[in-house]
Amino acid sequence: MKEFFEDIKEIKYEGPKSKNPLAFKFYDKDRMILGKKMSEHLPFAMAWWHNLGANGTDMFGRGTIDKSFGKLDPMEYAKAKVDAGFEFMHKLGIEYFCFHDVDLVVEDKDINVTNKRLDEISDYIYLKMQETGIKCLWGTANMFSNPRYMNGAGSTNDAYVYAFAAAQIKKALDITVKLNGKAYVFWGGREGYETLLNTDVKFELDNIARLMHMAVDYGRSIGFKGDFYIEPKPKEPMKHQYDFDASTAISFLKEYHLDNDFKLNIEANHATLAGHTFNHELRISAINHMLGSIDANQGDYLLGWDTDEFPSDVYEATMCMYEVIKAGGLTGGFNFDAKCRRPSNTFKDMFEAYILGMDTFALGLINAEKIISDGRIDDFVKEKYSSFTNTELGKLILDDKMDLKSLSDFALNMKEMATPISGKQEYLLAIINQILFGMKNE
Ligand code: XLS
Ligand code: NI
Ligand code: NI
Repeated sequence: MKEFFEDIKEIKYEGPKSKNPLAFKFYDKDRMILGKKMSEHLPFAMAWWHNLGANGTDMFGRGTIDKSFGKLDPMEYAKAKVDAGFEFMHKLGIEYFCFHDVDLVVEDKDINVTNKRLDEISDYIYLKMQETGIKCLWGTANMFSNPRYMNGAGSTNDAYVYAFAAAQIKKALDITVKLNGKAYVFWGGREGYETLLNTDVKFELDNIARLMHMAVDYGRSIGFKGDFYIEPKPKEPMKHQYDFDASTAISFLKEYHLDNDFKLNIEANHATLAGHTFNHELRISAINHMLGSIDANQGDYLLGWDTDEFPSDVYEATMCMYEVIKAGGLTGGFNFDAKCRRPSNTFKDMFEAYILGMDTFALGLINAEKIISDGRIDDFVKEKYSSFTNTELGKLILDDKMDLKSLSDFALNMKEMATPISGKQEYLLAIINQILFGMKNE
């Protein structure tokens, strides 16, 4: 079969000293870390939309790279994308992919035509998966691009639009199940509002939950055993998006009794748009048993939108991997919801971008393991709460043996308390620097 990236061979691990741009410096898939292979800690996934679709078009200009793969006919184009995608994943050793329905085929005006195309292309993908062992991480329906969703999908004011959203979800679920996807994602692209003057928030939230319940019932009825995910994002495209951040999404899921079927897909760039750190969102998800999967990318702190850059910030990747390891790993994976910058307009740039992202997370993993085995951070946190765990009073509180009056009596008896213990932030940050930069990453 014709290769789309014929100048590029399989990408190998060559180690930190290699100067070969088309080699991994840190991602060494079989290297054992904390009893697991690197590839098991880091189930990487390719995002169909960015990698095979995004051509550099922005608000101010046309595309800078041709991703038509030489085809005009819709089905030939869809198949060429599949071939290119599988060649790309194989050459990088990426085991998973993620997709929206409309990433796989061009949408027709008639949804029945689109669905036929989806049946055909998913058969084709299924065969490719058998041949290569590459798997589906998650599928989703794009319910934000088509103008019919201008007032939302689950949150629309229009019952007919709501029916179309249901139709798209049903089909996307059918395909996700056919391709044995681990999960199904809801990212609420248009589920939000611009002004309360035209919006009934309670009505919209009830309807989003209703649609999600229908999706769960249908998914389970066709044998879908995986998780459903909400991918929180605070804004863009809508000014107010309902799934603002992890805490908001979790309370929505609990309020509507969806928490047994749903977890969260946390995207780094969405966390920072919400005014949080990436690791904050991971921690909040993990302590609520809702850390499902990660959209691995990064934003730009100078820009207020979802720039979807490939992750290069090792510090942030380290903090992410620290949270992931502490949470016992992901049931999902690391989907590079990221695209090359517009002037990086060659196929080689796409490979280099993935190498950057994979090496960044490999470094994050290596560093996180060092932080954990070093133990000073854990020891400090343990010590910080020791007045609860190591004193008579603390134990009484934790055992729920105290009430407000008995605690008050205790305090009045003490009269005055000793100086509180230091939070030692500077000491802890210095430890991280020492681990990141003072010890070899080999
Ligand atoms: C957009 C989202 C989107 C989801 C899938 O900001 O990140 O790409 O991951 O619909
Ligand atoms: Ni995303
Ligand atoms: Ni995003």
